[in-house]
Amino acid sequence: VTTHFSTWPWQHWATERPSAAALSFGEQSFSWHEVSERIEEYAQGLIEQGVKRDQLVAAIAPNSVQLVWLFLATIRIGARYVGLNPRFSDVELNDILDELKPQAIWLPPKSTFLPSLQEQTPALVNTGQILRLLPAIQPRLVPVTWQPSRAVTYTLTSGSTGLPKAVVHTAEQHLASADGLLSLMNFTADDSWLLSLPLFHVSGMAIVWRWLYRGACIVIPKASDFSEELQQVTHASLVPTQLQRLLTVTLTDTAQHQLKEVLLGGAVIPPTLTEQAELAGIACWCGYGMTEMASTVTVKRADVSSGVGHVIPHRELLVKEGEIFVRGASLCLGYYRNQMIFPATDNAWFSTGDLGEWQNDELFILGRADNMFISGGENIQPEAIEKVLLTHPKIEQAFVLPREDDEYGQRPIAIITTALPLDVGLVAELELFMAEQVTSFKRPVSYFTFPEHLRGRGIKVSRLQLKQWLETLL
Ligand code: 4YB
Repeated sequence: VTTHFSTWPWQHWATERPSAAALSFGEQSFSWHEVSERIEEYAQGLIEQGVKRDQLVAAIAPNSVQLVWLFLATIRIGARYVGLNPRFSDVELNDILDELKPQAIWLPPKSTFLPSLQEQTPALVNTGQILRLLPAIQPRLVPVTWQPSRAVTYTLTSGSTGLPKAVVHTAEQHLASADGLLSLMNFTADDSWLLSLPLFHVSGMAIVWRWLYRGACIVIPKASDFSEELQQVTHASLVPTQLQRLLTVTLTDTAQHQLKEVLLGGAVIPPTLTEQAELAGIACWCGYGMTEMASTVTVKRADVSSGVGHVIPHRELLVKEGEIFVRGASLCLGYYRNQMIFPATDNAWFSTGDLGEWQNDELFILGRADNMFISGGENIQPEAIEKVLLTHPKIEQAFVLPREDDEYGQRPIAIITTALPLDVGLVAELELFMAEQVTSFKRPVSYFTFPEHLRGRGIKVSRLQLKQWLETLL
């Protein structure tokens, strides 16, 4: 993929459209000229504090306008950026930092986190510098030119066990991701995309690259309910639970928003949800993607089917023996581990661990291979049962997990979010409903109310944490 940039994207737009609106944050707004100046100031601040090209800057912060400056300034000086979820515990954060060994850590003013890097081996004594960046006053030359094939970001992605993996991408790979998706969605230079997902997750990272690619406007939300910002933006990326919440609390009539298109992804997208959103005047795009591919790989305009559409330009997808494999220009350089980058694949095709099938030229996700379990000799794919549960009008969210059973080995149990309390009457109703829909070994043997404290530490509910919670109950 060749991009139309011969310099840093923000400098490109600062030359092409200097006074066009580029970024807004509450009352503040910045033109491309101002964005470009801000990034230079932050870049000088980084250099004055000793950050050098090829070094790693770790930010442990929620989204903010400062975080966007820091991110772009980091890549501007030829360094690399990694975002960590600020809601991780200090122990988890220190474990990740211990592996990544960043040369600089950026914390927002309110953070109480104390990195324990000083306690490590002597060779690393000086790596624990905490930066609370202030823009430098004296302009100074920042000597790195635009090189789209340099590694710029490490994006953390958690597997089912162990430390999250740090997925390495170049600017070119992020821009290839943006280019393909925006050849389908209608995101023009006059549009604005809400930074509605965290920059430490690939879904938030991808918003920034689409903005840079298009030279449009990005809106940084002030609060997490987005109610004010939705009045100004034309685009947003949402996980299904965010859309669900918006439809119930904020988007009750079309007059309250300017949204033209939303991109959904990250988890199963129930067609009943997109139907509701379309009725509220929002065009929904259903996506399927993953960190290693710099976000979306397949997409479609929402319709009645629960499929995830077709392969986006610059990506290729193969279903082999039921498993989904992907490759293309947005595929990462590899994983960063032990100060090295290891390839994410051994034969160019990345094995997603997702199970899928084609139906009438459309991809359907059947679940993750590692979620499968066996009950009385029968394979059970929890996502298949979740899908049925989600068609029940009183169920908003559903997870199926195995529970140990003397006779069957394992049996499915359901953990659900319902609008009304989960009482005996509702359980009886659900049991009857499931009896009509699925064979007996796939019917949940018990129902639990979803524990709210396990919602939203990241953008997804962790099945591992749900399993641990369940163990404390049984
Ligand atoms: C799915 C799934 C689906 C992923 N059905 N399982 O910009 C975007 O594409 C975007 C917009 C809105 C919300 C999220 C996104 C994303 O990037 C999501 C990418 C993501 O979730 N990456 S991940 O590395 O954290 O997880 C990838 C895994 O998530 C996949 O391997 C699937 O298992 C699952 N997944 N989309 C069902 N539509």
